Amino acid sequence: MDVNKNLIGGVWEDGASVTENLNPAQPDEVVGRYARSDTEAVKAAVAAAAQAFEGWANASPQIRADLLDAVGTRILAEKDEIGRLLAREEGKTLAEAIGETIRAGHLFKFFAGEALRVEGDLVASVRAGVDVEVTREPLGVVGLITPWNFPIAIPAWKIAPALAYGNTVVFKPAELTPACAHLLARLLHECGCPPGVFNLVMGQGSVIGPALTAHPDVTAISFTGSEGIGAGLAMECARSRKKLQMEMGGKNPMVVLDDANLDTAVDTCLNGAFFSTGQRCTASSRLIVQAGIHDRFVDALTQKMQALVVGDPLDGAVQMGPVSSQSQLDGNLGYVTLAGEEGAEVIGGSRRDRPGYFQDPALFLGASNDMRICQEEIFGPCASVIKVGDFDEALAVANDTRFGLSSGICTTSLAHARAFKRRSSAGMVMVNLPTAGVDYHVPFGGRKGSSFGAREQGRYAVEFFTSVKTAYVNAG
Ligand code: UN1
Repeated sequence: MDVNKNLIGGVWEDGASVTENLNPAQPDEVVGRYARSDTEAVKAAVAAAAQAFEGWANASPQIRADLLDAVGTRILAEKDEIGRLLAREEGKTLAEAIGETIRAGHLFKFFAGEALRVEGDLVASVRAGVDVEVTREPLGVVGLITPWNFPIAIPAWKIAPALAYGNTVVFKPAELTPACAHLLARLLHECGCPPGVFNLVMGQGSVIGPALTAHPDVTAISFTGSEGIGAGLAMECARSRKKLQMEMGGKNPMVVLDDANLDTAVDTCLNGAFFSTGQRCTASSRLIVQAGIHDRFVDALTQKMQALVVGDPLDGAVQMGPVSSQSQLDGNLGYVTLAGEEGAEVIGGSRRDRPGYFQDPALFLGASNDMRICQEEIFGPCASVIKVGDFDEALAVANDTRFGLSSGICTTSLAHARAFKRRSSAGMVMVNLPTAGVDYHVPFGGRKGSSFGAREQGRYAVEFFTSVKTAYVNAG
């Protein structure tokens, strides 16, 4: 099997060694072989990106728009094959994988348009005869570090705006999912991306991440990943004065009030908690349910959860794929044990007796919000159910977390929906919709420990990927 290489300065380059990308549904199946780089590759990629910056920053925005549009077109045209590759390397179902691929295509097309919409302000100075111009300029070389759970959409929502606004890129994907990352690099290359404008460096996060973050010629880092890695990265970026954007964990609450439509509530929670095998930072992991609907809700959700078809992502009947890796599975099973130890009633959650990292979805009933299972991000198909008396208690429990990415409420009361929307301490609030599964053209991001820096996606992406310049002009 050929080794898929890094892309540095427009040339496909070997890494220091090679890793195998395995299918989590059948870990003896090799999806592909990929370069595993050392820090020399980071240095070469940053040098190439720095050299390409001047040309790309000053290129006509039409050139940038055309490139992104062409990549978006290719992604959409090849969505079925790309989705299959994604499902094989990450483990989400084929339908979810194709959906994610379409999202990536749309992201490239959205930012193709945005490349032509970089606006500024012309303001009258307080001094007569002087004009003040406020314009936006690209940052320089940006480092993009992405996780394994959305191996094409998250890279797309960082790469597309970075390039649209005139930056050059060094992209470091998760080591677990290099296939979609490599494919994106190939599409950019084939669509005529100039050498050095986009560079791919694959390898271990603990080797490549710090080298990229500490490099003096990298101006900004956009990172999606775990809280622990984010904390170290933030220290390094503060030391080396880099602009930083981070999306990290969540412990997202979904409130179900007595006045909710039961079917809507059950379907919303089923999707939010278990789709994509619960491996979304936006997953609903705390179901906060009012006493009057609690038992009916738990019965109906348990039935639907147990009826979920768990199995090979490429099988069209399957609704939930495997967990992404052995270590992730071990972590999930540890939380299932902990749930019992903390006094919750555990339904499901066992490891499936078959090859691959398969686990039954799990509900932890009778949980209280101070339990570790309700405070720590599990990142698997596990959700706690917390019973509450009224709306005020539900809201207080929902906000009682160090995270603040997404939150939701199922209710038919306009007053409760409005109050929740305004008082929830999360960056995104959903009414009668799952906490996960967001649109591609509006801001994405959270508060508190979930996020840091400017929002991603939509028009708001310009805040992170550009720097504002204020120019004073005396015409006289
Ligand atoms: C979604 O819920 O549609 O890593 C996207 C994550 C998030 C993306 C979630 N950054 O799960």
